[in-house]
Amino acid sequence: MTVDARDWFKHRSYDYRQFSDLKDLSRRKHERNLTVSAVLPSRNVADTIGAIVDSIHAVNRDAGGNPLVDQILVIDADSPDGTADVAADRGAEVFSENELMHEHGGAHGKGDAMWRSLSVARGDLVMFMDADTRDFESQLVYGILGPILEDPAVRYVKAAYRRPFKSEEALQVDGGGRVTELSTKPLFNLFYPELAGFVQPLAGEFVADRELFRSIPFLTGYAVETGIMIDAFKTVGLDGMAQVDLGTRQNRHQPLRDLSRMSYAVLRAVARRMRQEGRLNQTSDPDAPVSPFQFSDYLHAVATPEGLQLQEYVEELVERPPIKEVLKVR
Ligand SMILES: Nc1nc2c(ncn2[C@@H]2O[C@H](COP(=O)(O)OP(=O)(O)O)[C@@H](O)[C@H]2O)c(=O)[nH]1
Ligand SMILES: [Mg+2]
Repeated sequence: MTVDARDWFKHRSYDYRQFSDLKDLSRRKHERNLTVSAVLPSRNVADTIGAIVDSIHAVNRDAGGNPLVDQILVIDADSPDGTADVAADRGAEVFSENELMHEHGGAHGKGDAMWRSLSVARGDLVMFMDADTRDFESQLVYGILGPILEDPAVRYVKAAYRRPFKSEEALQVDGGGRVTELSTKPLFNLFYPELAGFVQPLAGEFVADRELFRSIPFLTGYAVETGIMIDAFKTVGLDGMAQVDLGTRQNRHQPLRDLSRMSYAVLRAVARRMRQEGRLNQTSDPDAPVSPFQFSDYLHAVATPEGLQLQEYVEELVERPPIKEVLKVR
């Protein structure tokens, strides 16, 4: 069992080109008698979701007789731009995040949509993928599945890629992923050093067996990926995790001021887990306040043409329990 990030990086980092023989990959899947659900959380992605669903179908065709993806699920935030219709027209199963498991109230962002998707995902393996990728390439589907289909010891596979940053003036080939570089990696180095070998710890593209996802809690909103990384690590250990180089992924960029709040979500996720481990404030109660301020308030001081402003954002961080504790007989 390896625990060191350096050793892990050497033997659990894959390249999508190792898996480009789709017929061979689908044969392995068939031999192991596994089915796969692809889950795409979506909010206002009518311009990208159609091509992504088409691309998944194309991978299935190229795989020959046995499809690589058995179910394509789109969990939509009731997007006003028509995302749900586009996805349904291309043959995806579409659910509203607010209607799925509505007894839990309205959905709290992306993480909650992902958690709720587990109530309808039928695959033995569940593969999450962001639905805002431009120029979607097929290796985002088969590359992720490669390591988990090839080696039964692999329980969780995370995407790795280069993220270009396109500004109005120029393209910086590795300028994207700012929250990853400036928050997540430093935090993991300090507090979860085993996870320091992941190139894209916040990637929305990852796969695991459904049982793993059903047995871990999900943090809502942008904290979800950080929480899953930590919880998957605690459940299957570093040796059960892998990453795969998928080339380049072009993602929608957010303005820097929004990234500030996203960084805060990552930090809150780490702080929450550290508290549960008793590593913060000598309490294991994740809801105990760390400061006189409410955890959910984010005060954002900015200078604007109208002068200095103190903006206040409230984003509740909800933790959904392992879904198998909620859905007894599904
Ligand atoms: N269902 C649902 N999907 C969401 C929500 N917020 C974001 N998404 C989707 O989650 C994926 C990643 O979100 P995005 O905002 O691009 O995050 P980023 O790539 O980390 O900046 C995209 O497919 C979004 O459309 C939400 O509140 N509900
Ligand atoms: Mg995105």
